[in-house]
Amino acid sequence: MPAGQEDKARAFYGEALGLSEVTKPEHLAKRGGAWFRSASAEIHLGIDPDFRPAKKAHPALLVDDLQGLADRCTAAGYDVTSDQPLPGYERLYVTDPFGNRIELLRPAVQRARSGRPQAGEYADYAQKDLEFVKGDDAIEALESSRDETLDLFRTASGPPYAPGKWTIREILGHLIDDERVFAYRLFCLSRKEPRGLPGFDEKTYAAASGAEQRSMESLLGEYQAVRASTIAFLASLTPEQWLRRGVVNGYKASVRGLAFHIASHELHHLRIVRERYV
Ligand code: NI
Repeated sequence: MPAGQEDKARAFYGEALGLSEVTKPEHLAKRGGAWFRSASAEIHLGIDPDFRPAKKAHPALLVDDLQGLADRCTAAGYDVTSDQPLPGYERLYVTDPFGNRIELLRPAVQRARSGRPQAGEYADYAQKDLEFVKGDDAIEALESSRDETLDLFRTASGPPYAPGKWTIREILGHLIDDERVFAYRLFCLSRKEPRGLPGFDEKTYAAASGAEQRSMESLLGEYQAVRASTIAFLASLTPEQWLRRGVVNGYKASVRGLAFHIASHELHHLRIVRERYV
């Protein structure tokens, strides 16, 4: 990098790419430049008085959320481009503030789509709510409802609309509880559990959860972790596993039916929050 532009380096490598800055050893710090690292990669930007950007030779960083990172870079004004596909990977290039080329890539996901569940693959009582879930893939539905939930709960406020109704935080806590239970159920079905699985009383669980005593930030963090876990598991399923069936809470269900149920239940609560709380 050229001299005296460490702030630009921090804006790109720190803020846009999300790397952490590493404090340089004292004897090297006076030379300027900046070092950054993630859990598994480290990039050292040294000062070159005769600087010319590296447009061809470049570091390649393996990332989890390629599109999210690309969106963030574009929003911050960095140039994001694509190139020839690389078998087995999705990849993009971004140009740092000094004109250096950086490659971002992630392994292409080979996963089976769930297809849309039919009646008989989920509880009868969920039928109406399920109509609000679009498409024919449970993972896409869960990614979409997750984004809506994060948008809404990051700014939602307002007291319960009637005595005895849940608060905003209790509703989010309830979504987390419900997903844990349903993800466990669909996991069991995918593993051919022969026994029926028990129901649970959501009101008792919510009252016992202590969600109201927690911060929204803590609840949102847990919510994201639970959803990421659910999606990671679903992404492992084969077409045949998606269709496996069993009995939960006294009704017959399939793996994909329960996955859709998580999304439909979530959208149901989002509608109530929009209508009655915010
Ligand atoms: Ni509910």
